Amino acid sequence: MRTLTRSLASPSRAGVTLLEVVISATILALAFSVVISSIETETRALGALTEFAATSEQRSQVLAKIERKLEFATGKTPTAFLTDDLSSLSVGSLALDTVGGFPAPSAVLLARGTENEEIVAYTEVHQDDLTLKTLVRGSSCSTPHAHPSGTEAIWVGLARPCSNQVNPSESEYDGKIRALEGTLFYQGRGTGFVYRVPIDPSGGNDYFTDGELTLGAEVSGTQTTDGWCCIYFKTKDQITELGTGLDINKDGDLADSFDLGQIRQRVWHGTDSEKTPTDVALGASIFLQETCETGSDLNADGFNDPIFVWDADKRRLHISLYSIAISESSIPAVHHSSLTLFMRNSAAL
Ligand SMILES: [Ca+2]
Ligand SMILES: [Ca+2]
Ligand SMILES: [Ca+2]
Repeated sequence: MRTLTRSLASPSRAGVTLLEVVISATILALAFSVVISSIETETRALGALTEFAATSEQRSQVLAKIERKLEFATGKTPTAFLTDDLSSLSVGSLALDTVGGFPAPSAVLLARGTENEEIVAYTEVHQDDLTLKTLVRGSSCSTPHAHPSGTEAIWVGLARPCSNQVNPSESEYDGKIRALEGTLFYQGRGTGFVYRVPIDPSGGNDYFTDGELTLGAEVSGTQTTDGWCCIYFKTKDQITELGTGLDINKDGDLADSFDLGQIRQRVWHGTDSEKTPTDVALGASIFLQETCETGSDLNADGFNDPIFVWDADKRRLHISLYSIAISESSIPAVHHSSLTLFMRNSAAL
């Protein structure tokens, strides 16, 4: 991939056209984008196939939309470190060494894997003083704690492989998924994925600067290197096993609650708050995550079920969608689709 990119971007080929990028990407798609897709349907009732088929179609459509949006994308790993102490009561602002790739409103996971672990929600990101502002402490069922300067802050949507993949201790990981080469231990919640796409800031079709792809996003009709994109799960409602009469996660009880939400795409300007972000739904609110237990096992197979796990080293994005449908005879059923996308990330992340 890099060979192709480099040859397209060589000085003698300055002014690479969109067509060339597309051709390059098509070749890449043939070479790398073998999409491994498994569709596993767990139908509890055979009575209302139309409804179930519609849900299945929705799930496939959402996966197809994600795949299209990420066709030329480069995945990012939004993590940072606190540059100031944060008291357990502070709700004004949180200072970081970088805020690049942190969407707003959203949340960060602080001190992951420690007894001080906390999710802090925020409504604003300020690039000028590198802060997240208007905080909600102890968000998503976590507990407020004090955090010293130097504490790691992970964007709450991110799930990344932990560095130790051989029998990691419990504090080293938040969950494990079944990946192509076997079990993959990850850290984070896995409700989103941040990325950037090739752009030409001059509005033309030269997507390279000094032999490297120029990355960003189109925000308010302008292609900018300050542009960012993410695909994320947004909770719209809650359902309970008691209410549906279904042991949704097959763990033998009817005691669990689930967030019901949709997959959305957000595109925003990292430095200019005047530039209006776009935030669009990629489908209906049919997807499930356990309330307060994001990424929990949803089919009792012993593996976690986060929506996104981003393996930057292997350039693989693991996507897993659980949806629920209520049939005409009011019998609910849970369905699952998963997909692993190979991204064309360059070595420089
Ligand atoms: Ca249950
Ligand atoms: Ca349970
Ligand atoms: Ca599972």
